[in-house]
Amino acid sequence: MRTRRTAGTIIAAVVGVLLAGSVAACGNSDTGGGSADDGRITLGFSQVGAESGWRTANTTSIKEAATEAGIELKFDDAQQKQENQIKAIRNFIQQKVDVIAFSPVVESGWDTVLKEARDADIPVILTDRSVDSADRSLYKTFLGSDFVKEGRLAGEWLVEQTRGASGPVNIVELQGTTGSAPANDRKEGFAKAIAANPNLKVVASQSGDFKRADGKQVMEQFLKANPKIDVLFAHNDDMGLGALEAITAAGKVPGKDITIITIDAVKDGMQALADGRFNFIAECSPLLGPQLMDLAKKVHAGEEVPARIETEETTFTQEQAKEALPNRRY
Ligand code: GYE
Repeated sequence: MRTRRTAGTIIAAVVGVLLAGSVAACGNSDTGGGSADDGRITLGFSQVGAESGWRTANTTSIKEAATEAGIELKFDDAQQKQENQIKAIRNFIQQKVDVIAFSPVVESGWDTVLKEARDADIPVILTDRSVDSADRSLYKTFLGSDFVKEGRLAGEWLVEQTRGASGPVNIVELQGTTGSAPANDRKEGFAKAIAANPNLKVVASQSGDFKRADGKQVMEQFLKANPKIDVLFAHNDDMGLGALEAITAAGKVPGKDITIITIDAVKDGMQALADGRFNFIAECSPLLGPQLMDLAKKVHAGEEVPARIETEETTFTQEQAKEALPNRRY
């Protein structure tokens, strides 16, 4: 058994080397300079960090999709710091990668480094989050969600739920990372939607940096400062999950005494929704890997790609979460 397996492994290895050789040969003649020596496309990807369940699922999706697509991935984790992302992008430029993709932690301050990539003739793809650069020639496309819409869907659900309310409905808001596109846009979409009901009022709004621990801590402050909180709107599941602990510790029942609305729909969030501790989630899909690899191949080949590619998403009530949970991949 052992001998046979060894022989099989050797044959597989030889075939593998031969195959790799032929792929490299045709890859080199097809793509010219800039590619990895074996002809594969090299993609430099600068990730925001590992702040949430969403981010972890996004990283897994990107790594798996790169392997599947035969793309050589240079992955950098910026630990939620813009300066680290800028450094990573400059490194990718120096290494002459074929394509650069990144998920910008905040919206502003990218023009200089994006110009450097353009000067080096390296196409850039924005994934998940966008930048506020006026010059659209600085990147090829933006693949990700419509965050304003997510905030609006969260707000519209609340307007529907509180239609009969005669008195004030006090809302506290846990914002995502200050200056990030999802925090800015979700806040805006939600605020616009709840304007339809003058009883709905945001009485406190602060950043919890998209993290569980921060969500808990800020919620504790909210509870201390505001005797009557009816609704929590958290810009992601993780902050909502952290807030659950603060709410329970304050002797209140999450999902009953305080209505909880979040965004993302990662497994832990969906579990809280199915259990009745959350009340509504607007989905934001992290599974961007396969589409990103497809785009990387296209921009590398010089093909035109749409300037904006929007992720498809839905919303979940408690009943819908119960149904969806068994098949949830992340
Ligand atoms: O909602 C949050 C994560 O940019 C869409 O970042 C992403 C957001 C997501 O940390 O959980």
